[in-house]
Amino acid sequence: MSFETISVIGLGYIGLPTAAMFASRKKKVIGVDINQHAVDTINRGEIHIVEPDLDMLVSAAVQQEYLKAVTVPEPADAFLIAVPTPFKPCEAGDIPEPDLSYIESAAKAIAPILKKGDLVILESTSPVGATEQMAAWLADARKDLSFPQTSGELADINIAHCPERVLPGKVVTELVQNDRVIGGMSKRCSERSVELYKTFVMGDCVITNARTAEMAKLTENSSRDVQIAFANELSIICDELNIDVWELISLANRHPRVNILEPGPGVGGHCIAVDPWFIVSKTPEQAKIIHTARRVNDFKPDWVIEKIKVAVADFLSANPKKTIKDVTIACYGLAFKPDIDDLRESPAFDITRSIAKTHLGKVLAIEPNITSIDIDNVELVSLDESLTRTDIHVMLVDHKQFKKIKLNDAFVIDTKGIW
Ligand code: SAJ
Repeated sequence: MSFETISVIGLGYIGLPTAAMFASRKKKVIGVDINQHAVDTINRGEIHIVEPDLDMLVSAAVQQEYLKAVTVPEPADAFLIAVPTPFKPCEAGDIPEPDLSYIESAAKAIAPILKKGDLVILESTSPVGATEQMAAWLADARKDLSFPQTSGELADINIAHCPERVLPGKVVTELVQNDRVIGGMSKRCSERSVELYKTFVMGDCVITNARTAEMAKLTENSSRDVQIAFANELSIICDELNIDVWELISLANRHPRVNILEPGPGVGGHCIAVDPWFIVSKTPEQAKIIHTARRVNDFKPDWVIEKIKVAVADFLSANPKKTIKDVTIACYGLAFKPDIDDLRESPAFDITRSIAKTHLGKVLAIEPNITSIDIDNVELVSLDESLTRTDIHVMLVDHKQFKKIKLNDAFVIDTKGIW
């Protein structure tokens, strides 16, 4: 049975491009989101997030009536769940626990409209066991249908975990080109999922089970987190030893089997700074390096804040007639990485907010990808304006606009090594 109608639950950074991609292959797609503003925006053929080329894709899909957005799920042949999996609130220093409530709500919202033969795919990055949990919620709500946890290959409903692995900023290309890990709860679940993704995926669709697929996704992001932690630790060591970490890394990377990543102000985004905790919270005794890497990367913004405070003190020593109220600090970049508008879990944003809370002088922010900010005591200004008004320049995100300028000012804190 082919998939005539596909529903994507959660129209965010992953769900919306995925929905648009199916629609671009002339599938009827029903996007579902609880955010009325997002739904209205999409139905006008516009987008509520910044992602290269997505606007054209969505606009064409809506115009040709292959994509519509709604707030309440409607029947479909396949449901892809792409909702957030944040943490539960916890005390500082505790190991954060994943919050599966969005998955639970999505499962409960689609349960009443499921019919025999439907496929349900969990795309959200999830702790090991989440797909089985989702299957249990669905089975609980629909006692008239059979599910793979009890009926295996013969189940009425097929269920799989197929984690998204696309890079923000390159989503449209990577959705098509990347290989997919397909973790079905049975062989049939996997085969049906491959059939669905082959609608637009050019990469390989590699079959495994749901738990391994969950762990594969967490492993990819934890691997990157550990490697960035190594770079961040090197940057702190080099600062202590008065060595240029960027030169050091470029030298070490000339070795054929060494490939050190880049240090920065910390690790942000909703993925790499989050997903390793899903492993640590499940296996705290075993996950030692993964845990330490998280702590190293989470400490880096505090280290940068201390550097800024030292720079302010140095500036005042060099300018004895000035008081702290005369010192203007500019923070270049607020997003969690270059050339995007996403401020979620952004170390640059946190550093700027923290400086603004304590600094008695002016704090400027330069973020070319957004038009307004809501941080007390922070003025969003243009690059040109900040260059003329600033005493202490703090480079936090290597946006393309910032790479074009050269700052030879004595009071520069460059966490990205571009000035
Ligand atoms: N960063 C560094 N140094 C580096 C590379 C990155 O400090 O050398 C920082 C970035 O500035 C940013 C954070 O790490 O704050 C994460 O950025 P990223 O570009 O490494 O990754 P994300 O979070 O945008 O996307 C990741 C990707 N995962 C991997 O590359 C293994 C993407 O493929 C996933 O789909 C995505 O997480 C996700 O949704 O899980």
